[in-house]
Formats: sequence, C-alpha cells, structure tokens
Amino acid sequence: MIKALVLAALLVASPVLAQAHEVKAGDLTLKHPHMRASMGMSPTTAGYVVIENGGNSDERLVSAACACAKMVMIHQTEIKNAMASMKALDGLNIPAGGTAQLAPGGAHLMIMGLKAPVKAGTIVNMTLTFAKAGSVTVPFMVMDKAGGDMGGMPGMDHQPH
Ligand SMILES: [Cu+2]
Repeated sequence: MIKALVLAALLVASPVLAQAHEVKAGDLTLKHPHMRASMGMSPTTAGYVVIENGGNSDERLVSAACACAKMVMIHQTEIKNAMASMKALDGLNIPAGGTAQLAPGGAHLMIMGLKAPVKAGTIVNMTLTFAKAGSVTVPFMVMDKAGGDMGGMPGMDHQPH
C-alpha cells in the first residue's frame, strides 16, 4: 500500500518536470509555461512562458488571470542604478513572426494574493487573454527554480546575457 502511494507520487511529479510542454492557440505557440513555487506563506509568485507568433499579424497579450490568486499582472523588471524594480505593463506585444519572452529578469506574470501556496511538481491553470486569439487556458508547471529546463539545458537558470 505504501509502496503504491510512493509510486503514484513519482508518476505525478516526474513526467511533467522531465519535459518542456507547449500549448497551441491559433497562430500562437506557448512554450514551457511555468511558475515558481511560492516561498513559505508568501502570497506572491511569478509565471513565465515563451510566446511565439507564427501568424502574419501582430498579437498582444492583454491580461492574465488565475483561479489560484486574487490578481495577475503583467510586469517588467527594470535595472536602474543597479537597483531592480518592477513596473506594470498594460500588455505585451508579440510581433508577427516574432516571439515574446516572459522570463526571469524581464517581463513576467506577477501572481498576487495566492489563495494557497503553489507547490513544485503541481500544475496550475492560468487564463491568458490575447487581443486576437482571445482567452486561452494554459497549464503552468510549478517548479522550484524558474527557467529550469528551458532550451533543453536542464538546471540552467536563464538570466539575461
Ligand atoms: Cu513582478
């Protein structure tokens, strides 16, 4: 009985972490949506995803929401005078044929007012709303470390180069 439970836990936890996943929505491909596990009782965490626009017209991410939290904002991290700060964006453009990166150190989804801690190895659905594609439900993998397996390089954090 105990053995079966441990096996079940492994089956739930490892396949999701082992491979990057993607979601298609019209001309958009959302690659490796993931969020950082929340720290202790912290009510805030951040979500990241790479959005590719394979279409012929510009697209725009206009908002995001999660049943897991009171509010999700689109944020941009800025470094000014060696100080990191964040400002809210009213949207994020994804040019025709181009890519928008939400990644540590840059644009991200700020998830605020978490109703419960989000734990690594689980999946949390978020709704991303685009100007043209409309609302898309996207499963975000919760990971200990943001950027974990992006670009096929396990364990590397993707800081801006
Ligand atoms: Cu932020």
